[in-house]
Amino acid sequence: MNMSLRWYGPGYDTVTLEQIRQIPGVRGVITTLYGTQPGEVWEREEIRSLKKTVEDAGLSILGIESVNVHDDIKTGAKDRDRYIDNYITTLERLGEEDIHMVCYNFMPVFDWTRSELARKRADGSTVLAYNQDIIDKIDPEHMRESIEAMSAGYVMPGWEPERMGRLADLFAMYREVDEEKLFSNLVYFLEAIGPVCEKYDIRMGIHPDDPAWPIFGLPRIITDKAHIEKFLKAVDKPYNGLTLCTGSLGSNQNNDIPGIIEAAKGRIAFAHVRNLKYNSDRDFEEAAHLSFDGSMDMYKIMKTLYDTGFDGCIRPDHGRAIWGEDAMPGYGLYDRALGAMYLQGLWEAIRKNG
Ligand code: DNO
Ligand code: MN
Repeated sequence: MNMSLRWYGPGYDTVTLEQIRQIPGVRGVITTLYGTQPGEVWEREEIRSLKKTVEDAGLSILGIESVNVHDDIKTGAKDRDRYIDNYITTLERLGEEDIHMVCYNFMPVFDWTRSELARKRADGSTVLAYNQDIIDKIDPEHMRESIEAMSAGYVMPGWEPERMGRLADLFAMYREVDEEKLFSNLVYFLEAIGPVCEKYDIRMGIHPDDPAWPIFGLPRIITDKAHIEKFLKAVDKPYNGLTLCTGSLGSNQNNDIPGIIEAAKGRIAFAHVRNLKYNSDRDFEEAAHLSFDGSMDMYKIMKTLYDTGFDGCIRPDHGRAIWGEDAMPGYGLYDRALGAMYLQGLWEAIRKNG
């Protein structure tokens, strides 16, 4: 198991590589070319320079999160093959730079969604939170303003201002796309990128939908065990894998995360391990990674990863904002570093107990 931290790259992240290098056990980062738009081909030189920056700091690139998928691919629009070719070129260039894991998602219009980015908890920390009643009152075409008003000036991942400026068009594109169509577009995409993934030994890890149910009338297809099994079977090849995000899947309290880990055994390309606190079935907030700060059994999750032979890379997912740190909501240094240490502590104890 490799412990890592997500890092948005020079000029975008408030956390430095030098700081990450000092978190015990963290030897690599999960990064991206944050300024690129979905559908763009990644420049070879930019990939190389990102890699050099990371390596000069004594770390390595353990994977990419994300290479975002263009909406024409998700909706199956007429230009999808052109965007798939671009995606293949990007994968080829990543493979040539010895990068072998790519996380992506297939959520329509919005990546992860929250109703709050700084809900105050009893200990004074602030966290990302979701309340269905608040979401139900938001006009989806104004979601961008809602997120921007809460993000303290940071561009949140998946909420690219350029794309989010075209929300009405995006909703129109998805009007005819139901769950079945979205799923078959995903399979089409995965089959097309298969050869390049196999040639360069790249594992693709799809990120689950967050929250794990349809919102704003848009379909969601990576939400629970049955959907994940269907997805892994539809393209039954090692390159087609899952990013096990405990927080996203765990947003649905009926999801049994250890059961999902067992069902996806051998196909988990990457893991995001974080904890949530449920307040009701329509309200949850993010918690510290420690089991008893939230509602999830983190020991059991790590133990099941261990027992099923998981050998990929883990990152703590969102952290709380603590100790006065000014950072992108969810992505400060302090709480994620605490999370990385705690998860490694669990892993060490599990490993030594055999
Ligand atoms: C939420 C986060 C997401 C994730 C993207 C991947 O749990 O991990 O922002 O990075 O959905 O494409
Ligand atoms: Mn995640």
